[in-house]
Amino acid sequence: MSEILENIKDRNPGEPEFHQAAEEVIDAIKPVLDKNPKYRKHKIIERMLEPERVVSFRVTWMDDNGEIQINRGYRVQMNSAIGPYKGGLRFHPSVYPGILKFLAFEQIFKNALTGLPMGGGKGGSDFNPKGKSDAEVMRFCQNFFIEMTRHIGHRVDVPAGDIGVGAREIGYMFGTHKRLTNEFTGVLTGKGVGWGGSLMRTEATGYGLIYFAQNMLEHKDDSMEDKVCLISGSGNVAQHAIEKILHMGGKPVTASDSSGYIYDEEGITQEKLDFIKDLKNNKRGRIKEYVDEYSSAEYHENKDDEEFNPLWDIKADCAFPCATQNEVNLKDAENMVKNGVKLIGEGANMPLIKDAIDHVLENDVLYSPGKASNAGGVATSGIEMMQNYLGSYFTSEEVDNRLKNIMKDIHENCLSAAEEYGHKDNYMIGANISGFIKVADAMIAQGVI
Ligand code: NDP
Ligand code: 2IT
Repeated sequence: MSEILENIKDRNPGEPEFHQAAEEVIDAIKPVLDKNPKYRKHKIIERMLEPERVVSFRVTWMDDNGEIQINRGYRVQMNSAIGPYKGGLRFHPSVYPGILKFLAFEQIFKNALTGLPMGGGKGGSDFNPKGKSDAEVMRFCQNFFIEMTRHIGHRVDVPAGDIGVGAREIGYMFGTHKRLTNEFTGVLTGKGVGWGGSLMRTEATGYGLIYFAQNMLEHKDDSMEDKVCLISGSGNVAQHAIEKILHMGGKPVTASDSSGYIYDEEGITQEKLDFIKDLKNNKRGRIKEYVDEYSSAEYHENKDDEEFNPLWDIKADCAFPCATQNEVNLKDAENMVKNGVKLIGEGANMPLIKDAIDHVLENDVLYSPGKASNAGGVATSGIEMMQNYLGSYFTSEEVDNRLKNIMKDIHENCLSAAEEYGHKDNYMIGANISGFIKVADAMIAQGVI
């Protein structure tokens, strides 16, 4: 098995995030490969780790000063064994092929776990939307999609949002695609309600994360009631995680962005959350402005030389990292364990480094990997695709019930796969095994292709 990882490192130099995601899956599925030689014979994991297609292109656009700007755009079409490629688009200066390959690879297993027919993909650009005017964002999205359009389609590849891509960007991209193809299809998800979008898609990732956490707690005869919760991020996933924690009687006390975090010991209420939503989604402000409004809170600015994030050193019951990859290191994990955190639910993709995962599992913390606990977002994208194919809309209640059931099924499938292979209550191993088997069997059935 180690030779597979060595080979991946040799073939994909300088892409540590991709190596990290590969290592987790290779380690977790080892007992499945040992028990079922067919997966080795058909070189399934090696094939999964080689993208079916990677598209890389230039995006040229003009800023408000009339200056020409050049960015890079990508789409990684990782695996289409169980459905059209599906996965978000990320606009962030850190985007490069290694990040998108890790995300597209994770997406294969996540999408399989939802039980819906979706393959794995991811894309994006190193474009930084921060500080750009609406007109600049629109011109960028239009130029990005002039190229992207030819590679996607509602039965081919269906992108959605991710970091830096929300309702505004999806709107500009959808409009461009429609103009170029002269067709109104569900080629993107996360569309606005009223023009093909699904009710509840905006809320789905954060809500699904907390449904999943509730399932984990119920499995231990516990609940979210009165749980003090740490949340990082203040974007789409964090906002709706906070909201669902409130619905379930828990107490969210933190939120953050890339500049720092706020700690509100009295708890973030629905009114305070509405302030955060307006601040981040409409005013596009910074989280530190929260403390100007609410004196119960304190703000901590990130410092370059910090070895750990003090956000994760606050006494709490549950922690939900909802910002970005590798935001929780070993020291952060040690602090959480020391402070009595009993549950960690990943809202972001791969927020815990490997040593941090090992540490929390050794200390019997209930831990769910993003590919299981944040799958509610893409699952609801799948439900949006379903509505678009039908040419109809479901009610909020219908979508929310489907989301709850999907999160419950993922929870049960993770537990049963983990138990079958001797790792009781290990959601990380269960999620990887369960997702892997489904895609692997489809690949074998479809031949050497
Ligand atoms: P948003 O762009 O809405 O919000 C991202 C948040 O994370 C912002 O608060 C941002 O702060 C912060 N952040 C981003 N990058 C960094 C960084 N390098 N360091 C510190 N903070 C950072 O994105 P989402 O909420 O949609 O996504 C958050 C995470 O959830 C990502 O890992 C994404 O892949 C994952 N995810 C998203 C899904 C979705 O449906 N949207 C579905 C499943 C997973 P700032 O504004 O300062 O950049
Ligand atoms: O990481 C993810 O699952 C997403 N960004 C959502 C993908 C989607 O297609 O809804």
